[in-house]
Amino acid sequence: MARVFSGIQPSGELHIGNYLGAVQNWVQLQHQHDCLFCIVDLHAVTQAYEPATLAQRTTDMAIGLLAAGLDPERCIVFVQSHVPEHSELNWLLTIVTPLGELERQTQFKDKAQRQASVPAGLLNYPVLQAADVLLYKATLVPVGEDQLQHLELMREIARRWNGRFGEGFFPQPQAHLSTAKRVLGLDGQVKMSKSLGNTISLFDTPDTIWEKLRPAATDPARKTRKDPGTPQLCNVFTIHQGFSPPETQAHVARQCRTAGWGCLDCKRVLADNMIATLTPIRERAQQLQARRVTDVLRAGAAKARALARQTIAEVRQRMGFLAGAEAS
Ligand code: AQP
Repeated sequence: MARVFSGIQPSGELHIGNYLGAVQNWVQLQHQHDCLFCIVDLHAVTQAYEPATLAQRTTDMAIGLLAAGLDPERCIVFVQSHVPEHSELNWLLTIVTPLGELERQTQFKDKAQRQASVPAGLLNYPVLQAADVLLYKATLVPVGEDQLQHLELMREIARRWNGRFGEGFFPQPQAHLSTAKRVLGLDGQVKMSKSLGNTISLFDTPDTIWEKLRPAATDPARKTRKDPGTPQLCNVFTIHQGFSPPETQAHVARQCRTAGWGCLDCKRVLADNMIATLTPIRERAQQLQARRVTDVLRAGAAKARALARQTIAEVRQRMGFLAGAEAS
């Protein structure tokens, strides 16, 4: 059994990019491995955010994850800021992290561009991510393709720390990619993102799903109904791969390549399959009570913290800190 760690920011509503790129995988992995899934609120505050809504968004994200199928009997679900050891290890890892590598990260460059004043926390984002994973000595990290560069840096940080303080202490975590590893936004331009408003939420009603899907961008080379399309270049086909059974995908691909179907025909089939998957998730979310969610997160933090403390105690010792008066 591998130890699995992955996180998601409470920076908006859970969307189908998060679901297909990460969360659907988490639900599978909890049956096979020792899994921790974390709502990374400390990461979420590196972008512009509203303090008045952060707590509610964190609860809503927990509701979304449980409704999507995470089972607290099978995995640990918790909030990052409830386990202070994440912040401590983050700091301790900064001293082996090359500044140039942080500045080279594509996500940093993208997100920095969207901010008038760039906070140092945004630059440090991948170090905190490394701390999240290494704190639990996780070896498998299910993520979307956008996170692969961060994973590579995480391995570099682990190697450098090990080289200086203890060979073999931290493992080299590997990415675990899903089939729909990069879902574009409905405009077909950039990655689907909570903060860009180009999403279909996991909680959208059937009517809203169709309203959003109907005008969504498809293969840009398919200019008219009579032109054959290329499914591999179509974001709607990527989404089919997440929601439609293999025989439907093959049929859709054939109809697209031969111009047998127009894009709207293809989208209607997709909408039906999305609605079939998402309706039970939306209904479960409506039934989940806030009290139950609080209890799950409290129990999850206690379990995570017990593991985190062991790692931090050893890290402190290997790094040479004076022992004996740590805060409890
Ligand atoms: N469009 C996507 N396609 C595939 N996978 C995706 N993920 C996110 N967007 C897509 C995967 O979802 C997990 C959680 O992501 P996150 O919340 O930690 O941060 P993010 O990647 O920055 O997600 P967003 O939606 O784009 O949030 P904002 O707008 O707040 O930055 C990750 O595993 C990610 O790979």
